[in-house]
Amino acid sequence: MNTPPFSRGTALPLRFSAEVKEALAQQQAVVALESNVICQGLDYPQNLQTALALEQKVRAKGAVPATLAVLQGEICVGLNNDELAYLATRPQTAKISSRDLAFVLASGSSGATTVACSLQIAAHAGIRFFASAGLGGVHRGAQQTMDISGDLIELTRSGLAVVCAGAKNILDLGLTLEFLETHNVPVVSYQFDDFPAFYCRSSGFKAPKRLDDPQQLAAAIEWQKRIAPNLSMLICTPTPEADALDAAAVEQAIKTASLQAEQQGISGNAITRFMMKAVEQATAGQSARANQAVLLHTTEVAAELAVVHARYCQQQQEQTAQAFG
Ligand code: PSU
Ligand code: MN
Repeated sequence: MNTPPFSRGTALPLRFSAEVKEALAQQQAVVALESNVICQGLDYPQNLQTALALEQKVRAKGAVPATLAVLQGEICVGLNNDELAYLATRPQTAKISSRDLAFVLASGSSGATTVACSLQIAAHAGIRFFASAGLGGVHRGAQQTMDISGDLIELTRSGLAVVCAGAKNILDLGLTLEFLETHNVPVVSYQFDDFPAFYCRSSGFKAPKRLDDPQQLAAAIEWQKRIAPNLSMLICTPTPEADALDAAAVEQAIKTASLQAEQQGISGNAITRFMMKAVEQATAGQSARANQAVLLHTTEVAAELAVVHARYCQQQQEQTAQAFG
């Protein structure tokens, strides 16, 4: 039986990669990434290529990537290429949300972390930014099923800057926005008016807030941290025009997939993967390529913003030191 070893600051078996550890110690920009989308969201070898390309994008912007996963009972904060390849070739790895983490650690097993689980790990690790393509949210038909992704709940208790292209459009995006409003999660679209819809540019809903200046966004992130340290800020950026899919065609594919899910009695934790795969089939693989493009874009924007934010924090510290030094 696995008993928890202890690391600094948190009583969790966190294993940092050397570059993440160094970057955090130097208060440099770090962007956390989930592993469930790599393990199960995309197929091999596209998933591995994507995972490597994501890390490369983050580095090119001057930040450090920290892909998160649990491997043999250890919470890994930053994976090497062999570990990414391990996950990319094992889609049978458990999909783990934050509610599963204790059991995975206790059994010394492995898991690919959802957004929810990744946010919790990133918070324990002291990382300030997280990027994902499209979050989980309130599912269509949730009025009956009550299926609301734990991703949304974790936004209320992680205290990160979360950069994404809104929530997946297999969801009810209107209800997702309502849920976020009820929980007072700050939602802002960066240099865009609308709440994006994953691989479509717009959900048809306006974002509650638009900000264009990255400096102001950095300041807002810092104020948010003081106002409510555990509340994450959702920063949305739409996928570039060239990568976006036609909304009507996607909607048709989602309708077909929903029907299949209903006929096959798929529900709960399995529904997201099922729906994503069914939409992929209905769009002849177009949606998987779009998923990859969205992921690359949101991650790049996250890295850019994380660098501006780190510089902003450094300037703030220097000013404070001058004022009181
Ligand atoms: N399948 C994908 N992409 C994803 C996911 C599954 O093609 O991104 C994952 C993400 O990890 C996200 C999770 O956090 O689905 C949400 O699942 P649920 O709706 O069960 O909370
Ligand atoms: Mn669910």
